[in-house]
Amino acid sequence: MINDKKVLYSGMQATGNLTLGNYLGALKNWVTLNEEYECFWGVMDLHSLTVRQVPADFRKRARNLLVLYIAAGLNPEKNCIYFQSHVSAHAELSWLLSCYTYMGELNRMTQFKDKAAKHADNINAGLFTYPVLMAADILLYQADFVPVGKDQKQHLEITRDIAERFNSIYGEVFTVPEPYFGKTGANIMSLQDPTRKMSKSDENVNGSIFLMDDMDTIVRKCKRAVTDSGNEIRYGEDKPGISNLLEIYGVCTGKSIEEAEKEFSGVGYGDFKVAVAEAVISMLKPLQEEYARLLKEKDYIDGIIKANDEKAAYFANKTLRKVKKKLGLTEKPR
Ligand code: ATP
Ligand code: LTN
Repeated sequence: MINDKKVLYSGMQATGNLTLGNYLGALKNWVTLNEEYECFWGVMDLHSLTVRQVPADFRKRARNLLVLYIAAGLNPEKNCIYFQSHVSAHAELSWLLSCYTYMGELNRMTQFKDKAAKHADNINAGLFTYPVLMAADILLYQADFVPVGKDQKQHLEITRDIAERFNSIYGEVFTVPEPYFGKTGANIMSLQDPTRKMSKSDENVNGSIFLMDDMDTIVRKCKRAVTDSGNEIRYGEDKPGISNLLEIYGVCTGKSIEEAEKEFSGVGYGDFKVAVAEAVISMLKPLQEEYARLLKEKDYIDGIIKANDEKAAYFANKTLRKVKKKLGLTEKPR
């Protein structure tokens, strides 16, 4: 508990550009959580290093992600928005926890298997111990809840296992976190293959709408979206393409799927796709404008980074000190 509130922790890797899926499935739903929880949102830049980055691009991308968090509506006075790499306790606790994590457990992680297959030329130890760093992120803040997508559930499970194992040896050191299933965010699928999720690392850029795509690109991508046979605009398992577009239209306009189906009854696929593009544009335009405005406010953003890094470090170091003491590491003389 911090300020009588339960703690909630999450974040995104600073790899690739965010998609409509990241926004509708995660970011957009984060903005009101601080009313009920003490929220920490990390820019997970250390995790990004498991894949080779171009330093200049990476530096910019990580900072832009933090700005995007704010542009999307996360109030930096009420949410702790910070860089993982600015709080050294993450890397330290990660090492300590790695001595309480078994090779066999890490070997079972499906993300490791997937990423190892994808980056066969760079299967580094960081990719293997990725979940330990993630456990450190969460446990440092004594988080009660972690909002994550389906693909991260296994990592949350191992975090719980590590916390329970540590607690059973040393007493109640860590809060054992639970997944957060709040208002479920939409699951957005690729426009080119609606059986796969829209992903920022998809090689086919036409499958994903990026948050910073310009208007023409959004229209073009929507028009090219793969649709199903038939000509009816209806939600259903047999119509994954149209269902995905209906879902996107629904979340962007705040309408239910039924309302959307009614609205487009008798309308052709072409006109429907244009309407979807327009809905996406009206939602993204204010976000893009706010993002562009904030990017120019260098001093303001620097101030936020400084204040929130400090806040995060305060809580993280408190846990780290406790862990070191429990482990029997020699304390520094005061
Ligand atoms: P990558 O392609 O690099 O694996 P990603 O686009 O799949 O990235 P993540 O960084 O794994 O995204 O996830 C960030 C957040 O966005 C997570 O909370 C995840 O659940 C959410 N998210 C990602 N893609 C979608 C999607 N298509 N629909 C809904 N939510 C999504
Ligand atoms: N692995 C997550 C990003 C991430 C994270 C975390 C999420 C790193 N550390 C701690 C929640 C809590 C991802 O790829 N989405």
